[in-house]
Amino acid sequence: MEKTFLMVKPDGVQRNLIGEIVSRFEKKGFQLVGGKLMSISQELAEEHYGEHKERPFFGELVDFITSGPVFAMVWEGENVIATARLMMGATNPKDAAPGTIRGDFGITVGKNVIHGSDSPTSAEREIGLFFKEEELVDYSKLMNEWIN
Ligand code: RTP
Ligand code: MG
Repeated sequence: MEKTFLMVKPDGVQRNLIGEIVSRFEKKGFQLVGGKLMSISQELAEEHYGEHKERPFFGELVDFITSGPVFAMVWEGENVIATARLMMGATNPKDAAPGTIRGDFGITVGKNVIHGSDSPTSAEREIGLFFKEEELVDYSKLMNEWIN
């Protein structure tokens, strides 16, 4: 089953949005297979956002993501990577549709509440950066296919 890496950014944690955000993905029908409240080191931040190393906002991005605790999660479900991106909304909250997480809770691009993997390749890479295999659970033995 497809998995993605999602993270409530420091602004979302500070604004007490963890529950609201987890709730949206739960209600949609996806399954939480891993989650932890954690601080991101400078090294992890630079690795995670490595694709943006040459961009003018890279320094600010790393400073922001290391500025306070984040809530890192792995979610599982059919098409979860693309659907989670739709539920998050556009990168810049000013362009994000109402009803999306960034559209409902964000204002500026630098503080846009949530991160989500943008492809199967980045999902695999980011899950590996943030979680050990044994930190992810396996629901398959519950035989709960009837839920979704
Ligand atoms: P994310 O990686 O955080 O899920 O966001 P994203 O895919 O929607 O956007 P991406 O292009 O990967 O950019 C990563 C984060 O960099 C910040 N950003 N700032 N100042 C700017 O022009 C600018 N552009 C991007 C945003 O916080 C974005 O989430
Ligand atoms: Mg991105």
